[in-house]
Amino acid sequence: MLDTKTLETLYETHCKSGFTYAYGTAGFRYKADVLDTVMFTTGVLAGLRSIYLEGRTVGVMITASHNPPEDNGVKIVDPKGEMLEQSWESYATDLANSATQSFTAFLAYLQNLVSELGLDTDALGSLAVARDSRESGPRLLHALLNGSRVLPNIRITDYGLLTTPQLHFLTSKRNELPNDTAIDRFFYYKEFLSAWDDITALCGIQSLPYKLEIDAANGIGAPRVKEMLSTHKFFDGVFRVVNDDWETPASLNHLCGADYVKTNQRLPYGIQANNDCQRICCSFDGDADRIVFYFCDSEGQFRLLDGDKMATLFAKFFQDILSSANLQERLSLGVVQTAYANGSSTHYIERVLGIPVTCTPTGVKHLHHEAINYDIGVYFEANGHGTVVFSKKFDEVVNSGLSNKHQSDSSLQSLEVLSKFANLINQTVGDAISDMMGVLAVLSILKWTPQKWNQEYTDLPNKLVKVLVPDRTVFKTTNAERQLLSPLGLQPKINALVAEYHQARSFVRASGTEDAVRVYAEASTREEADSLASRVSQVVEHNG
Ligand code: G16
Repeated sequence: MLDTKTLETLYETHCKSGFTYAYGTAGFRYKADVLDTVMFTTGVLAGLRSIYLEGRTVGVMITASHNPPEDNGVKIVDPKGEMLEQSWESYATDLANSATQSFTAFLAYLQNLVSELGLDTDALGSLAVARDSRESGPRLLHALLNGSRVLPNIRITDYGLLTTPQLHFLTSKRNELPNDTAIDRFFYYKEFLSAWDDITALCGIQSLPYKLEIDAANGIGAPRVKEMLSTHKFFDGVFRVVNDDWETPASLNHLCGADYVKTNQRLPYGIQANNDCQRICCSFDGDADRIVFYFCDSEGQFRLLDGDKMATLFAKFFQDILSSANLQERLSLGVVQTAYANGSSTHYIERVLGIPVTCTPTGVKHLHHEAINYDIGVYFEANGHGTVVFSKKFDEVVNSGLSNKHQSDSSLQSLEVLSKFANLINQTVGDAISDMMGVLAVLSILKWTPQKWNQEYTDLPNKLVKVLVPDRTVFKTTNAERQLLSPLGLQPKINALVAEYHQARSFVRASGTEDAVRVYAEASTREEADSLASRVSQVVEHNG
């Protein structure tokens, strides 16, 4: 039974009226000062979710990832480490919005939900919570924990400061492994480093053939990647972390990080241009769930290796290795992208590699959902958010191949590499650290320089612009966000502009994490892409 007196006291402490919340691309994400109410209600909802799932551990991450330091947010992670099931997103939104009305409205909605789902509020539940390095984190965590304490038997593990993908991974492992396994960030390090050791040993890689520079966006990824790599001999003296000032919250994502590098297509603060062909650089975002790579060519020119380049690298690698393991007929391989994928990357995957591509709306939850239809599903957003997922059939087929005594040595080696790769990749969600290791492993195995990787195909020049409008919710899209349904009449105007350029494409969609509308344009030349992006932006401003 809910103790309504305590509930009311806690409600009065944390909840305010006058705001409307929506569960966006990656949970609730707003300016930190309007988040207390939704933190409190998310604490309640996450507890209910765990009860609904018979006490399995549910994760809650407090982060606003790539957003500026004054923002924050929260998202719920389901027991396998995946994003919250979509039907529960509306419960989360409605519960929060009832709390912005009055205690009576909140209590009524909560009681209704509990009875609709047939939940026993006294049942056992378990939450794993963590936060990124933002200044508002401790205050919002307090509101969240008070929300979940409304349900008397929820066991809470507070992991403190973690990267978002670490929390996803630990949540999944807590539900998979026996209760007495110590599951914390050191467990995470051990798992991925031992997969790294297995792969490098199998492939005879004794040292990293690159000088690695990591821009950690002044976020929590900085101490976590240092903690992980500095304990391991292999990485001794071959990596450097810049923008590692995670203890100064105002510097988070400022002039650095994956979003800055991808959007501005330039080096972050702290990484100098040089033409050292052994150097490879990468940028994490604020909570290390995205990564982009880059290097400077022989003229010292910045070259970006974004999510599309990672998708193509992994797709090519797994295609080759499936074929040398003789599994190309038995295991399916596919790539999932969004509308932001560069047209050249899609062309390369479909036409050069001959691998199927699916396009989904923005948001890992959409991509992940499609990727699991393949035995090896590679999904990446162009902004660097993505991973590779392996099916149950993949495990069965690879394991049975490994136990087959009649394999040739080269097939056996490929099967072993495949099996170890599935452990090197954080399959729960995009993970800057695990993706970084995956990419470094592939490049080292293929003996590719960053230049060689970049030469596989040439990106069409493109531009991403943020346009501020009075109300972004009027922008509604269809066809995996590639066409606007509203404001009425805007899409034909975009189409007319696109027709004036060569190899051009442009689309407009409301961001689900920032109060802005995003405009993407690509065309055959830099001038054309810039001009198209700017003209579409003007049309959006006038019509939005
Ligand atoms: C989040 C999502 C990504 C999405 C990005 C931008 O990333 O997890 O899937 O691409 O927001 O989304 P939008 O264009 O809707 O603002 P992150 O790294 O901020 O968590």
